[in-house]
Amino acid sequence: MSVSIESLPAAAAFTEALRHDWTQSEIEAVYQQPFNDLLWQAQQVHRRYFDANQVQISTLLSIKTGACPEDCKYCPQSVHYNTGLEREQLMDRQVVVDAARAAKQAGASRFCMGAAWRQPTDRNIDKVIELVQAVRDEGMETCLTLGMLTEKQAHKLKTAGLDYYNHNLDSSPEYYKKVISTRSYQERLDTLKNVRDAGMKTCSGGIIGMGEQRDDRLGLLQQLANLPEHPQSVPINMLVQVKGTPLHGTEELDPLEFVRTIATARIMMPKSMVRLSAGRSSMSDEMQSLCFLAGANSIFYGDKLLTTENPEADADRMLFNRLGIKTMEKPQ
Ligand code: SAM
Ligand code: DTB
Ligand code: SF4
Repeated sequence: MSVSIESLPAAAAFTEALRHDWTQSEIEAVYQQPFNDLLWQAQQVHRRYFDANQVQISTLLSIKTGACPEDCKYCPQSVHYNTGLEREQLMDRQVVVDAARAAKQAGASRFCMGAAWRQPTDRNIDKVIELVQAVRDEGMETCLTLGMLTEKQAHKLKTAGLDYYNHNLDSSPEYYKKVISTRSYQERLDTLKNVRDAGMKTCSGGIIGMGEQRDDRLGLLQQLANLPEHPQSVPINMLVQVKGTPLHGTEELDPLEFVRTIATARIMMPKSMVRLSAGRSSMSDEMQSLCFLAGANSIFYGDKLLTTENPEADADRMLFNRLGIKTMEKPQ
C-alpha cells in the first residue's frame, strides 16, 4: 500500500527555519559525533517532516548513452575512457513511453531520464521536451539530467512541465578539480541557479567513495545546504567502480562513513528527500537499512541505473516488506 507524501500530519505543522549558513566546524561537529548519537539526531529530524517508514521511488532511464566529451573520472560514459560501453543515440519516444509505463506499473512515481551530454543543444531540448510530455501523459512526475543548461533552456523545460532537474555537485570544490577537468564547479552552480530561477525543483547531491577525505564530504554537504534553496532531492551516490575509468580500483571507503554522510545530509536539509542512490547493488540489506535509519527516504528502483546495475525490483520489494516500509505516491 502506498501513502501520499502530502497527507503526512507531521509535515505541515513544524516551522523551524531552514539554515543556509553552515560552517565547516558546525558540520564536522554533527558528522563526527558518536554514531548512535548521530543516528538518533537524524531520526528525530527525519520524523519532524516525514513518515520514517515511507520511501519515494524513481526509475532511471539513459535516453542517450556514452561518448560524453567530459572527463569525469568516475563515469563509464566519458569518451576519454574505454569501458566497453556501447554508445546509443537519443531514444525514440515509444521506447521511452514503454519504459515509463513499465516503471509506473512496478510502482515508481517519478521517471528520470539521463543523457551523456556536456550541455544539450536547443534541438536536443526540443526533442527531449517531447519525451517529457509523453512521460507526463503516463501520469508520472518527470526528472531530467542533461548536463549544463542556459537560462533560456531551463525556462523552456519548465514551460514544458518538467518537475525536477538533476545536476550534482559531486564533491567539495577542492576535490572536484581532481575528478573533472573539463568544467568548473562554478558552472555547476550556475546551472543549478538557472534551474531554480526557472521555478523547477532541483535534485543535487554527490558521490562518496572517490578517494576524497572526510573534509570533502563535509564540503559537499556545506555547498548543498548553503545554496539559496535546499535541493528538494539530495542524491547520495556510493561510487560504482567501473573498469576502465580512472577511479576503478579506488580504496573502498568504510561504509559507516557513507551512513554518516546520509545522516548529516538529513540533519542539515531536513525537508529534502535524501536519496540512497547509486551503489546499492554492492550494499547488504543491513547497510541499506542503516541508511534508511539515517534518514534516506528515496531510492532508484528497477534493475538498472543509467548504465550500471541496480538491485532487482523483487529484492527491493522484499527488503521493504521486511522493514515495513511503504512507498510514497506521486503528489496530486
Ligand atoms: N551528463 C550529465 C551530468 O553529468 O550532469 C547527466 C548524467 S551523469 C551520468 C549524472 C550523475 O551520475 C553524475 O553527476 C554523477 O553524480 C553520477 N554518476 C556517474 N557515474 C557514476 C558512478 N560510477 N558512480 C556513482 N555515480 C555516478
Ligand atoms: C544521481 O545522483 N545518480 C543517478 C542519477 N542521479 C542520474 C545516476 C547514477 C549513475 C551510476 C552509473 C551508471 O549507471 O552509469
Ligand atoms: Fe558526461 Fe555526465 Fe558522465 Fe560526466 S558524469 S562523463 S558529464 S555523462
